[in-house]
Amino acid sequence: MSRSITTVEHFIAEQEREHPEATGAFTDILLGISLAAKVISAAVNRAGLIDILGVSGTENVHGEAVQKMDDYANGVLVGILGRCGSLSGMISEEEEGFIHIPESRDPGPYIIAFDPLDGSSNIDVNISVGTIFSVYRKQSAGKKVRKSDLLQPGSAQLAAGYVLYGSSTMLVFTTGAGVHGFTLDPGIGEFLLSYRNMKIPSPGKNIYSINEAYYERWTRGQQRLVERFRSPPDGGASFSARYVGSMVADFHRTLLRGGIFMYPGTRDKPEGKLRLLYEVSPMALICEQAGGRASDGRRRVLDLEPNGLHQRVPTFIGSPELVEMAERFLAVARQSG
Ligand code: P6P
Repeated sequence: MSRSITTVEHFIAEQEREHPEATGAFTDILLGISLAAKVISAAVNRAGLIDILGVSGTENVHGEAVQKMDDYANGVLVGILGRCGSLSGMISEEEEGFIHIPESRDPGPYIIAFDPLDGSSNIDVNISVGTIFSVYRKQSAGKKVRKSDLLQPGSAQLAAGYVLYGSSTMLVFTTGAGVHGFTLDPGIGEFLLSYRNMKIPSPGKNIYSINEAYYERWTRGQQRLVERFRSPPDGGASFSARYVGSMVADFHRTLLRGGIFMYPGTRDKPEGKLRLLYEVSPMALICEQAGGRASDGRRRVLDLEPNGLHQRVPTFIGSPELVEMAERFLAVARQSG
């Protein structure tokens, strides 16, 4: 029986054939992401060998400065995507401002935002880390990239995805036609289709994922919600707690098993920690495309109008019935003051 082996390149070409209006410009970006993911994966998987290979800590055996892994990942993405003729520019978690493409080139019709290596501090303890990306169309006419092009709501995303550098390296993305997962076969250097049309289980596993160390700083509604997960009412299904501390890993588990991942605000930081443009919005599009729900505790994440490139937002994402439950608890608490 012949096994159907589909590479990410074949899959993208397949999708392009199904959308005659596709120009291929978009494909250019996805292939750039795929190449960058392979390069970063190789580096992340060797990170643990840096000491063993006799690196002094600041220079490697070739006398080159050893970059922090997230600076390195950022450089790989900016270098590869910067040559994509279809981009007007990039937004990176690692760079304060917008990254323009070289003046010499005409701006392309798309803008990409990415977190090059989310959770990179986990590399030292061999915990999964990830790259997250989001693609928008440049809305304004002419060559100039305007603020309105950069601060579009998540609902305007054309594509969103992540790369999980874990026990295997996975590329998961949506272009608005379902969520699809590809696993890197390092032996042949190809991302092979491993999950077509991923759907978040609903009801999924009763898993809640949150850093409970912040309990004392949460709002009363947030505390009550987690107390409900910890001690369900008589007859209620019990929950498990799982928290990796690396958003891509926690989200990927939620996508595959169901449950809810939360990074709420606290009394001192009501906006929470996670960034809207290149962390929460892309995960929200993926989650909704997979039948899930993503909220800031009150509003649909994809409806939020960003007010800054690095804006943070409280995050509740996962199986729809659990996100709805979270919104109800928080609403009741707000009403009771
Ligand atoms: P905390 C990693 O630093 C990160 O940005 C996300 O990947 C992760 O979900 C979160 O921070 C963990 O934050 O406060 O629980 O350590």
